[in-house]
Amino acid sequence: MKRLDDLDLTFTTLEVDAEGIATLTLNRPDKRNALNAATVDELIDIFTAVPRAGVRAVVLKAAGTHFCAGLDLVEHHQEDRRPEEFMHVCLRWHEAFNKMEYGGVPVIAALKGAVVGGGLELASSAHIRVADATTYFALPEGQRGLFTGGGATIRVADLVGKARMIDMMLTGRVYQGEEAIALGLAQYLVEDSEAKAYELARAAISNPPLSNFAICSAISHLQNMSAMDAAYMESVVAGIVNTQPASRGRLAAFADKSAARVRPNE
Ligand code: 1HE
Repeated sequence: MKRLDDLDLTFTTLEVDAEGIATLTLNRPDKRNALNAATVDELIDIFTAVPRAGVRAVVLKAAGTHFCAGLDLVEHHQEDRRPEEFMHVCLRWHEAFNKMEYGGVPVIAALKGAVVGGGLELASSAHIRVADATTYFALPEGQRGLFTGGGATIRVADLVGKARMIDMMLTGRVYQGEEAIALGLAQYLVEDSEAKAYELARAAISNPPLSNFAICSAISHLQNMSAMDAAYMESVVAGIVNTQPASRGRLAAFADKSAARVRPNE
């Protein structure tokens, strides 16, 4: 496995600050951050290294005015791929996005402009999505004569439900603003999605890393299981997380009444 410093990145950049918050930037703005095969390879390398590099949270953002235009349609056209070749392209996307979703490190996506097609598949693999007023979501695969291949049938259907996803794909329906938030395409709608993403990342890293690991891997795994097996595995995860040394001081602070209480928003 490559260390973060040794990664060879062309279409993305990665910086880690002193607190362990990594900034991953999609950096192909002239192509609206369309995902060519090389970018997906970079995402695999990054999310292979991140969980074991001391990174506490990742802010995923994009250069330019659009988050991500999805599959690189020009590359796909020029490559003239055979079915099995495109199947392997999709398997690489799944590898990248599964490493994101199941890696145990919170990934917070700062969205803007187009979050479409494979761009929505990428965004839906993050644990938190933050939208701004320019952000819009769509699945234009149907219009391009394509089908989703980067996990939308699982993750986008999970967010908005099967019927809405089918409508988006059949009709090209675009969601934005409060409507997109109400559907769950993003959890926040703010003026500055990057600033909010960092605020959320700082909040997340104040939790013990083992708690965040469970939140950002176990919930996704448990959702894939039968209810009986998920309940059993939940007890195993809670057995480990809820007895961790890092929680002792927090529990003591609650018991001696020095810890903050949970209050409603003002
Ligand atoms: C691209 C791509 C792309 C832009 N692949 N090159 N995704 C889509 O169907 C969305 C396609 N893109 C768009 O609808 C628009 O480009 C945007 C709404 C994202 C941005 O519009 P705009 O007016 O700012 O930019 P533009 O003039 O359309 O494009 C600027 C450049 O980016 C141009 O390249 P240039 O060399 O001519 O300057 C475009 O070709 C390039 N570009 N989007 C390649 N997607 C695993 S399966 C997943 C299946 C899917 O993701 S299907 C959905 C694909």
